[in-house]
Amino acid sequence: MRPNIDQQRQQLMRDGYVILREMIRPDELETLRVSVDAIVEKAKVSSGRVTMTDWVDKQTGNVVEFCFDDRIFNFSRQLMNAPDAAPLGMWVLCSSGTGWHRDIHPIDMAPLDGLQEDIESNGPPYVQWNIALYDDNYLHVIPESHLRRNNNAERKVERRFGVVPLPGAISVDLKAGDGVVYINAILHSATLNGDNKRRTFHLGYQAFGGRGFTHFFLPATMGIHFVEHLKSWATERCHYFEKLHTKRHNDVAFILRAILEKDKLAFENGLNWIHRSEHARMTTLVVLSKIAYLIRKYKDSEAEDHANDPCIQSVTDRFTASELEQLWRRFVVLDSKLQSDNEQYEPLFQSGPMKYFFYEMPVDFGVKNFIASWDE
Ligand SMILES: O=C(O)CCC(=O)C(=O)O
Ligand SMILES: [Fe+2]
Repeated sequence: MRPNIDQQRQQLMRDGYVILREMIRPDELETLRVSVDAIVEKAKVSSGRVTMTDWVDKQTGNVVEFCFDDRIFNFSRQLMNAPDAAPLGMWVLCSSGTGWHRDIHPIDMAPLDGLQEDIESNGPPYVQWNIALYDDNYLHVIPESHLRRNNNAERKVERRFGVVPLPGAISVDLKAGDGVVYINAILHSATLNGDNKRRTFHLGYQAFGGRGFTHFFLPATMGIHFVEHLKSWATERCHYFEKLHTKRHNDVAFILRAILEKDKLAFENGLNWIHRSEHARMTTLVVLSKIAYLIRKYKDSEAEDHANDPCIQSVTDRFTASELEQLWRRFVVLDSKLQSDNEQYEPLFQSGPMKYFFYEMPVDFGVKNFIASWDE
């Protein structure tokens, strides 16, 4: 008997991943393979990954429709216990590997302890998928590592070492048509397995309107530039996704303005609105500090190093440069609590050595202290 959604949610929370057998029906598998091969061919790559929405056309629209299908969209939403959800991007993984890591970059995210507290209290705000069109045993995970720090064995390893043996690591053995959904704070890696043709959908869904808030903002959204190739139900879904992202931009801009104007009530209402649970709200406040930093940094910036410009711009545009300077001053005390005097470093994260803590949330500093710090 297949486990029900509650059991699957428990499994996700406990292990950090859930394998779903035969997600793709045998009759679908062949048409999806044809489309994905056409996309990979068009993109002229055979290893690494291809962004599907860059290459999709009328003939290959079924791959995007598949990723919007209820088996993935609705299931992700239910797993995250969220009223709404939207994908962040959709790729095809071709033959390529990567060493051990968590998809966490503490330079512009909250420290891991805070993220894990939030996941534990409020459920994951994001789930990531690998769905295999051909048998795929590239992915490895360390079960349960999504809710703990690195252990001693893991601390001795660097991502560049590749898929070295680590205690408890398992290979995620997917047959064609199987999928795995996981919390990407989990330690994971992918072996280079050049003999096996790899064509695996790789995508993530973000939760909207759930108990917590996103852990990473402002990521580029998928956009809607490809919807003309989709069936009408999928086009509608894509517009719905984009609206969720826009609404989130508006909410964030509202809260940042309340902070700028020292409007305590509007700020508290806004924060409670985007992060409804009273648990781990501080984690979201740290995420807001990272946004304030980012939009100040990229205001009027000529830098082309940031792939996410349109989304950053959409929030940045609502503030003048001097407002952004002032806004950042409201976060200076909190930001100092997120840093050490000494350089910090932990392997298997996606940030290099820096003064920001990788694990530790500020001690004895909560939302009330943040408000009080505006006048310091
Ligand atoms: O190739 C894989 O399955 C893993 C990819 C990965 O680690 C990532 O996208 O962060
Ligand atoms: Fe990863």
